[in-house]
Amino acid sequence: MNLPLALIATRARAQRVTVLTGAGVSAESGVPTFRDAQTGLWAQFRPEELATPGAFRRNPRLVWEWYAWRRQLVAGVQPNPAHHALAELERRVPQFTLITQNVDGLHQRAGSRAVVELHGNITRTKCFEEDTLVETWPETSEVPPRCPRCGGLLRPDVVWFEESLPAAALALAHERSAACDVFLSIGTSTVVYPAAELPFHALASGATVVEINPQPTPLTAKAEYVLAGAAGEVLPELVAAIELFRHG
Ligand code: BV8
Repeated sequence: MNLPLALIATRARAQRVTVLTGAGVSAESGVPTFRDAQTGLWAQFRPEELATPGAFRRNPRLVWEWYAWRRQLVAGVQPNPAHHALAELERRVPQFTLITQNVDGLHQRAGSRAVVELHGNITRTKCFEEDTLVETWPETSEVPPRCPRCGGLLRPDVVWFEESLPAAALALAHERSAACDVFLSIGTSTVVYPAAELPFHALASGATVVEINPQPTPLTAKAEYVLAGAAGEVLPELVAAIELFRHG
């Protein structure tokens, strides 16, 4: 076991571990990330073209179909060892908080129970006018479909750019980032705010901040430990190391 892993493992004997995940955690499940050039979801589009309310107003069919494609892609993949390692960590750490920017629901499918979804969930649908969830709607040839209550267009229950994050989720994320012993920032380019603030809040509060990412990010220079590898490989090793140190 390498030294950083051992040191992190001893620190994680602590009671309070907070984790922030991004698209990189789902990459090994086959879900394209946003910014990896060769496979990034944005490769074909720019965020402004798709993930904003304005884009939806301008071209609701394009935006709905992009999300329908992503929903189908996510339904066809499985959680990877990174998701399973985090579900295992939740079972072993007294106060464990998993905050995710991902909208694919793979953490929950891997068994994580208390997941703080900052950007919503692609498997849920809501009315664009009422901003309320819609479970079923009459199937018609119209794309996007319409709200059975008010006839407004339906949209995915995700947070687009220029939309505010769910207040309760963001408040809990800030609270658990500022009150933890170890903060793991995993698989995120750390460029989208306000989520990208969280590791820096943890740093300012004196937590041991660990970044797990094969590429550098704006956090890399400030993190106490950087495990420059794939989450699906590093996390199972980290969980095993923590187990070793927790029971001596
Ligand atoms: C807000 C859900 C207040 C939808 C997403 C100008 C106008 C308006 C707003 C702004 C502005 N300038 C800045 C802003 C704020 C803006 C922002 O931060 N923009 C950025 C681009 C500068 N933020 C917002 O708009 C937020 N709301 O501020 O509200 C407001 C209100 C009104 C008006 C103004 C402001 C809302 C942000 C949420 C947007 N929704 N997703 C959907 O999924 O379609 S963002 C989306 O990208 C993700 O959810 C994620 O959060 C984000 C970043 O992606 P990552 O997860 O980090 O993934 P990425 O591909 O970038 O990186 C992957 C990483 O994994 C890489 O580092 C890679 O190296 C690594 N990796 C790859 N493989 C592996 C790996 N790591 C480990 N293991 C591997 N195997």
